[in-house]
Amino acid sequence: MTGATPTARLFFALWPHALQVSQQPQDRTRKQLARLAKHLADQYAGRCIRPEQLHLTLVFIGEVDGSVIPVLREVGARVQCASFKLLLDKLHCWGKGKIIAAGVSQPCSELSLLAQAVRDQLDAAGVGYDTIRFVPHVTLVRNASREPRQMLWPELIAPITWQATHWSLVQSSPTRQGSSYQSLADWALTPPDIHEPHCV
Ligand code: 2AM
Repeated sequence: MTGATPTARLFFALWPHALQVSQQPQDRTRKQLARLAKHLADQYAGRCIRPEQLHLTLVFIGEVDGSVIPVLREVGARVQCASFKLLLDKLHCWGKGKIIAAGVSQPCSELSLLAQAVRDQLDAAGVGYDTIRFVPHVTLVRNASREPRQMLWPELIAPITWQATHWSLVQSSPTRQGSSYQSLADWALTPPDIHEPHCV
């Protein structure tokens, strides 16, 4: 045995259901996304993401030494952003049609500010992350074996409303059934009435 420190695969995300508190609107969002995922998985013969796993990644950190986790908790605590309403009204199709995700047709400035605020605090803390362009999405289906034909692809969908009130630091662990996700820390987004105009 070596004395190597265990590593963890980590990311920051919005989760559309209660992590530590009961929140009915988010539960409705999760059910709507889960229904859409099931429908698309049936239609395109893919693997449906389980309802409790549906999420929107804000920043992907990747595999890091476990000692980074306390630093990431501090990073999260320093981010102060307002809660917001997100409208998921579009479908993305990536990886030669194998991945289907719900996304946004109109940019959501509060969501972009939140993702950028997390990146800024990570930069300040000297923690690396995936700097790929932020494209807000919730992956619904993986390994679709029937490729959606572009001409028939229903890009716009009936909007699913997501009232984002919390965000989380999440650990991803591999299991036989795919990835399992565990929240390591949750932070509240500030209700609009007591919020200063912009994220700091
Ligand atoms: P995805 O839904 O588009 O696959 C955990 O892996 C989460 O981090 C997933 O939601 C995944 O997004 C996201 N993610 C972002 N960048 C990633 C990367 N470079 N590798 C793996 N997952 C990434």
